[in-house]
Amino acid sequence: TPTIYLRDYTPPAWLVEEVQLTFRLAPETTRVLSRIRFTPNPEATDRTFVLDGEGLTLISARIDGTEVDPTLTEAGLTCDVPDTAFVWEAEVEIAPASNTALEGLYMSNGMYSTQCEAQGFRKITYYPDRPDVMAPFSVRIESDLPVLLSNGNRVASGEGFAEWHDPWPKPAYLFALVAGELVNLPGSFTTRSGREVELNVWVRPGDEDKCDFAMEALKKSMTWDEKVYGREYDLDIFNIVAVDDFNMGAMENKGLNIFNSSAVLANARTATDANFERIEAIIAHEYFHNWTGNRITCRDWFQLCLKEGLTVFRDAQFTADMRSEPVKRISDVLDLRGRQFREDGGPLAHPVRPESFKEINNFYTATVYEKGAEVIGMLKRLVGDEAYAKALDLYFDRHDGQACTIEDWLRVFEDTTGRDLTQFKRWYSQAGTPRVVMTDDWADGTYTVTLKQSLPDTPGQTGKQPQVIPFAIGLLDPSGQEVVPTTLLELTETEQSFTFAGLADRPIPSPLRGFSAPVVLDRQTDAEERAFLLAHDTDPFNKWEAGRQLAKTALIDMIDGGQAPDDRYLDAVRRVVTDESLDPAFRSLCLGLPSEDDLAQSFADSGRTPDPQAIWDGREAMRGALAEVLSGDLGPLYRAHLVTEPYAPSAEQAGKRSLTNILLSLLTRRDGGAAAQGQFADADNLTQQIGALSALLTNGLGSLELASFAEQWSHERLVMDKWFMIQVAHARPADAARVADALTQRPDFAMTNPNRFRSVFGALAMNQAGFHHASGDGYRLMADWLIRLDPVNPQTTARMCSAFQTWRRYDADRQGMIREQLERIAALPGLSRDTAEMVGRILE
Ligand code: BAL
Ligand code: ZN
Repeated sequence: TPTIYLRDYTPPAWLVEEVQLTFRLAPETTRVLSRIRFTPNPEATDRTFVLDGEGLTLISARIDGTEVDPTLTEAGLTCDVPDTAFVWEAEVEIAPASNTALEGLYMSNGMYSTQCEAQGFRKITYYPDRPDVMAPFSVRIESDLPVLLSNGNRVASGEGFAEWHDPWPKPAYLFALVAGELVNLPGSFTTRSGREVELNVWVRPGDEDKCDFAMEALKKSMTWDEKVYGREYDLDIFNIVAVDDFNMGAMENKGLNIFNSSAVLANARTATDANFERIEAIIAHEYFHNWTGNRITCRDWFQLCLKEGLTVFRDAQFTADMRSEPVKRISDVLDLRGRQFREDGGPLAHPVRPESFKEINNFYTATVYEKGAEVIGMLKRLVGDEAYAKALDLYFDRHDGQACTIEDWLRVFEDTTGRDLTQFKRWYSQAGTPRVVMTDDWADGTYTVTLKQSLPDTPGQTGKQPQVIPFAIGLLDPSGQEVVPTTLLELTETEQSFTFAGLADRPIPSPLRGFSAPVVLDRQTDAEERAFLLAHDTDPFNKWEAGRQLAKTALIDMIDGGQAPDDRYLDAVRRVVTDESLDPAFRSLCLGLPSEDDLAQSFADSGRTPDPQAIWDGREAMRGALAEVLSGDLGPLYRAHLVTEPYAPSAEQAGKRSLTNILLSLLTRRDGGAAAQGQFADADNLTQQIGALSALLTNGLGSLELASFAEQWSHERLVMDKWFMIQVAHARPADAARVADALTQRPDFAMTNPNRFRSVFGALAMNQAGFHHASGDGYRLMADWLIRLDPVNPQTTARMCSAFQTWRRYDADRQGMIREQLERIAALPGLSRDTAEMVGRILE
């Protein structure tokens, strides 16, 4: 498979002025007729005509009305063409019902749907399938199915057909088509300039009662983007469709967003608080893409972070505004460390803007998305809120309707602020997580902070240059008063010192407030200082971070040194958890322990080999110690915060449920499951029902509840996904592979459904001690199923391979067993490009 390089970019030879598509839908024999007006691109010198196409049966082709006989290759089609504008017409046949890869046009459960990003459109018809070719599309769909949707505005419909026109030029990856027996929740929105927009959430019959929340989230998103970014919607209609079989979370197709049903359907009985929050964020994310992605798109796929980093950043701002800013920030950092730092520290590390790929689907990563968003957050911090707002206005003015690059993006900030961003741009080109070592000094009333940065080698990259690191810091005096409020230090050199003069006492620093840069902070400090910050810091992120560091150090001492749980940690947590002045959501976050993976990484970072079983045992022992130290508080706190009023998916109620669920799991260690059984029986919402079930399973109880849950929810796929997931997630290390294996034998396990597959195998990968169990059963089972899934759905297979990305952390036995499985996958005849690239990079 060839490698594609950013440096090889050339402009397209031919541009598209307009596209007309006709679809005659049939499960195995869909005909797609295209009529495309091509014009020469004045910016290109080469006039070679090549159209992308994959798995298409060409029926006929014409140029300006005359039949032609193009040459077909694996990669696409070539043909002699005039040297001036011409009209290309083609008819191709495709088989949506056989398309289990879920890319291009596919049919599942009697419904047609599409997924074209990144390169799925070439599975629909021959076309220049690259994002810098933008055109208005007209689409006619012919089918007996009652609901026929595409992008843009509906221009005609009748018995057996519908016609759509999208006036906004777009790349082919934003094309969408849906056809099926669907029902809609209708709504409407009036934009601030008075445009009436028809809104719809389309679902399968039976799911009508799970649409309201998504509709409200959409309206909130539309209002927010007008208010905060001055961006208005630009069509007469906006459709959202829920699809059960979908590789990603959702897709921002112009005017017709297609969602994994797990990212849209919700009511109190069938979705958890976490689902509601995620749905609100994804609805917002896809809607925000209308400006950051669709109207301004990417020149090529190397620029993916241009739209994804910015849109993730925007959806995070939205969630912070709708809910709690500190809770959102802490959750995002947990996620960043859990997924992006892990990626950055292993064989799959790549820059936010990658410079080469074999299969672009493999680069929809935490680095492109989440680190991409962090980079924008840093830029905003460095230039300030006002300049950020001005730069964004300029970006929208200057680049509307264009396919852009990171250079274009940074240029608007340079032009707005006069700042040279050459060094800042290294955040886009250098992979890896920077380490910042902080030391401090105190003399004559002056406090000095010295910061030293370094960036580890990553695959293909050594000898890296210093980056611009915005380092927010505050100082407290020994009584806990803040004497220097949050101040932004700009670290630009390898090593730099900053001074604070005129202080009465040596201050206690609160460094990297708000996690102002995605770095690993290395500071030699003690439990006293951490406990002090946990008690006094005014920065909520750092207050939480202090508790987290305390927990981590205590756990590592237990796992590694056989020490008893640290009383300073236990006392500090008890103070936070019982502090009624603090937000319950925050208290719940403070009760959480660092994940098994996080601890394993800490061992690896300090040159030690993590033992997954010892880490599991350590966390169990710590949970036991927490239950012990909180023994008198658990019951009263649980009862005081238990939400008994009617369910609302509000941040306020969700925070209380989160706290009571975590208390319940500790309480279950002490009461034999009585409280959890009670909550399970009384729950009128899934958050409390699943919370109770998880508390029981974590403590080796709950088999009756598990069975009654399955009976109650057998007809709800999304709820059953959770039933599959929690069993694997909470299985004891020695049982995890067996539990997962047994679940795959059930008739309701289907690997064609990515959600169901992920609920078993995603959970197995998350159950670190189970996956890495010394028997090797976890590795073998995972590989067996990746081998089965690859011919069916390469994209989901490739993504799941990342379960193995941390393999070099482990001991020789485990490395040997993992290598054996990876090599078994790699040797498979006909292995997909997606999986081959991932396994190759992991093994390298
Ligand atoms: N563009 C793929 C899905 C998303 O990031 O919104
Ligand atoms: Zn996105």
